[in-house]
Amino acid sequence: MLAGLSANCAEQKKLNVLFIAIDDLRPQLGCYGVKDIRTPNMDALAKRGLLFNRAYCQQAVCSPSRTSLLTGRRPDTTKIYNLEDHFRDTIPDVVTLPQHFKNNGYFCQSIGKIFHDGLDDPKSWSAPSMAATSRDVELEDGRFVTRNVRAQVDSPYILIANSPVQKPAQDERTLQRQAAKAKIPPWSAPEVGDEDLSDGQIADRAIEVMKSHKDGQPFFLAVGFRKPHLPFDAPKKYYDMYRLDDMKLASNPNPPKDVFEAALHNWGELRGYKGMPKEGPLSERQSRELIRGYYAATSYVDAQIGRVLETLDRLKLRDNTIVIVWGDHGWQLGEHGMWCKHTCFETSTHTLLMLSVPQQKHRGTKTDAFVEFVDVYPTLCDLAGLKQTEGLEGTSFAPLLDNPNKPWKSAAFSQYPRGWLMGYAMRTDRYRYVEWVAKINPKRVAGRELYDHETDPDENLNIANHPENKEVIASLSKRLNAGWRAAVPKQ
Ligand SMILES: [Ca+2]
Repeated sequence: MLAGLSANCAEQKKLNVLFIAIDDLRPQLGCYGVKDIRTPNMDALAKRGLLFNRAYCQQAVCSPSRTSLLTGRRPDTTKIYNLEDHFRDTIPDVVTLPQHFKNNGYFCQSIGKIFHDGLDDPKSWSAPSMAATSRDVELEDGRFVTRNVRAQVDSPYILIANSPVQKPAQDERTLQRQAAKAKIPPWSAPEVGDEDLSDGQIADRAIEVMKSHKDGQPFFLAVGFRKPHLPFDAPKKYYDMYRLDDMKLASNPNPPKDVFEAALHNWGELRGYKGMPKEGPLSERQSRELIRGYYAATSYVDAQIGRVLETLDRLKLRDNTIVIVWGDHGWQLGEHGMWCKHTCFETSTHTLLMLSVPQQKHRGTKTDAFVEFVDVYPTLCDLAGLKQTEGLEGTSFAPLLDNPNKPWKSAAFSQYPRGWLMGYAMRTDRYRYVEWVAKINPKRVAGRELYDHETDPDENLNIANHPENKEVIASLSKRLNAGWRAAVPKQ
């Protein structure tokens, strides 16, 4: 049964979908109550739509998270746990979210980063994907040069689909990536215009595609902004919005007490950049610089989203377009003594999600219902009036648009591999519970974590081994092992 709103939408002319992904952006926005960041355009979108306070990704790193969302399946089904494997090798016949829209008469195109770099899926799209380069700027002779403009003669875009370029071997690619990273700092504030860096160009292309597809065939336009992924390159004017001394450092810069060690990592992704320490913590100044960079890159992306949404209005498409915005996973900004993503903590798994639908009953509302990224696929099917495909492992949250307080999922599930272990995490109303199990024998539990969000919302104390929690652990372990199917809302 569709909720009233989604049924209404389905009866009308097919709605367009503007599907905006933001790389590595955690829910660090004004609309989420963060006062010291400037994100006026996403805040305005939240005022027109529904904001999800408790949205979770299924694995906190780019390709596994994106693949899960775009196929509507969890990592244990996609078997995509890393940045190298392609889901067409593991689940070759899956119908992806955009592919399903394409099969139903939509014009579907990817601009920027939707599938992970180098792992695009031509079957999903009606036209070749357009992906701007991931690193924009580097310092040469004391001045900034925009790398992508310089590197590409005719166009700042690389056509990935049908690309004749042979992929280098994995090891070679890794070495190339590491060598390139070591030469550039993790942040930069070049005096350039918005359009000189990738995300400005991605917005430009999105605007062009909307203009050329405003009539006729409905569109599913996937626009993937690259910031605030490292390196935090953003035009200087966005850095000028923030004073270094005002940047607040994480209040919990140490690992949780009694943490299971596999829960932590050494944030190698950041350490590879020029000037970053190979071991040990960042200096206070470096921490402030990183946080300012994250904020500046976020404000830069927000401004590009503003340009895209303004065009949607100017073309009078807003009343016929579903807009969904998601960040692919969270990020540690120094919490637990860590940077980057790659964990089972709240800081990595908790994500940003907002949805604005024409004729939405409640505007500017927030919901505390648990939703998971795997739910996005069935939700967009419902809202566009398409049948869901077989094998989806999420639940349409379209009914929350009509009733944001509706009793909903009892838990959200995430996972993260670490060496020979897989961490399985479950977030319930009160707890975060994690079991670290052997990959080759999931019944062998090597370690557990339990955080009580009632008393410890920042997850600073692992109470899994406290004897008084034995019964809670037994109950949560049972729920975790019963899995997502046992946590879906009762219809
Ligand atoms: Ca990412």
